[in-house]
Amino acid sequence: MSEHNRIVHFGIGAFHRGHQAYYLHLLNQQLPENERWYYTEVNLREETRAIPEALKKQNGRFHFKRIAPNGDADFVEVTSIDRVEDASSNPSVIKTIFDDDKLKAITITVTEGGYYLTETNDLNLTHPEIVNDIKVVKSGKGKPKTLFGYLTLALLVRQTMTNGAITVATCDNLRDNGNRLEHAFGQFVEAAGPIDLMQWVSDNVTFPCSMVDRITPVPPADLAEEVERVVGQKDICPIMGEDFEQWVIETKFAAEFPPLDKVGVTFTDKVHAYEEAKIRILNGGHFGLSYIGALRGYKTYDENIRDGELNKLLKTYHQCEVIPTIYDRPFDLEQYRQVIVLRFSNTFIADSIERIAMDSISKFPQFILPTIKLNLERGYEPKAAMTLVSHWYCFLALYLSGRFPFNYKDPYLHIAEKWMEEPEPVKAFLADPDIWQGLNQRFPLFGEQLAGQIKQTLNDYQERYP
Ligand code: CS2
Repeated sequence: MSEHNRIVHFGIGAFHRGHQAYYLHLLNQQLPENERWYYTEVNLREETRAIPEALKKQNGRFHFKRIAPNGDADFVEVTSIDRVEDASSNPSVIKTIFDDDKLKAITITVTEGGYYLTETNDLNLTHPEIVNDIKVVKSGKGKPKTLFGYLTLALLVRQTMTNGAITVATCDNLRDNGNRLEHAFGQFVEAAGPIDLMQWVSDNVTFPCSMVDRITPVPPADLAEEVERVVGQKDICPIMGEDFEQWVIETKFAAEFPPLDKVGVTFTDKVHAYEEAKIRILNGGHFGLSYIGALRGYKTYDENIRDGELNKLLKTYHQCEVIPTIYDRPFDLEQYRQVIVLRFSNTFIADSIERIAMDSISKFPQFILPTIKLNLERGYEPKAAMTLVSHWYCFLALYLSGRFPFNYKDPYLHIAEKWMEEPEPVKAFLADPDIWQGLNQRFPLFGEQLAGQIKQTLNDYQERYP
């Protein structure tokens, strides 16, 4: 058994380290040694092994450069991680990690695509990686590839314990994230059955929803050098991010949870309003401008904000289309928006458009589609959103035809490749149920207008990207 209370994290990336691990570090600074909490990091994917390997060499410690909009920065050595494991090479570590009475919670950041949801928010049971995991759970052999396989193995261990109750807290930018995970997880377990797990889960596991926020760019290559120069310590995996941070989490804990409210985390029953505002104003704004910015040749997101035309487009999108269709408003959304735009303009964090643009296929239905839908339902033509979407399509079309070189990453790229192979790609795009969830069938006029706008945008870029 561990000496301290413990949380496991699935999905070690820079964001998690700058967010949940940082918050836990702050909390530990206030607690006596015996009341502290520590993180066990569990890597799930082969392609993300580099960070855990580096982190392990430093016993989980790393430096975090926090940068204010005026460029002032501080360096924090984050010490809340003391164990790092790679389940992708050795899934049997799950047993030893989870068979621990001191372990009380799991936090998760596996990105939007890591939930394998269909347009009806069900688990995509035909996805090859999910099919693989079902087989692994059923046969007890092989390696899982997704969160679902690992979570099942973990909870099967917890089920055998007397005090196995555990909180499973997703921290991804998915609206209603806890409930969606719980629902999809139930479907996974059912498909991998017969295993007698769900009754135990419903009595002993909770899936709180949460909203998390900190812009965390990909760390630049010279950050390690800077850390050494400024702090005087070697660090092979430092991170950087803005000095803004927010974590709102639903008070729905199955077991003891670290008292993070002492360090600014909001515990509330009403997390959805925060989630909705953040996903649609911040993440939607990021999504929206990154493709136009990319096509204009910009490299970092703050360049978008300095481009008067794009700045105005974002303002119109936010003020005329997003904010009026957010109906539950526990705080001032215009003020919230202004703070976000200020954060967007931070030149010192130089958040790359490459980072923000990736994974667009799974982000669109989360970040943008609801705004379009709610506007059409109130009889308002969302012109700004149409401009954003037509540039997104144009970006993908030019990228896939090799006319626009870009370092684009998306595990769902095959979906866009399929549209482009059709005789009428724009039509195929607009009819795609995973993207539009039937919206263009409900509002055919909108679909037609958007098709026209896409053709216009493609024309506009014809000369620049021949
Ligand atoms: C970005 C987010 O990748 C994206 O879609 O919008 O990573 C964003 O920077 C964070 O959610 C900020 O909290």
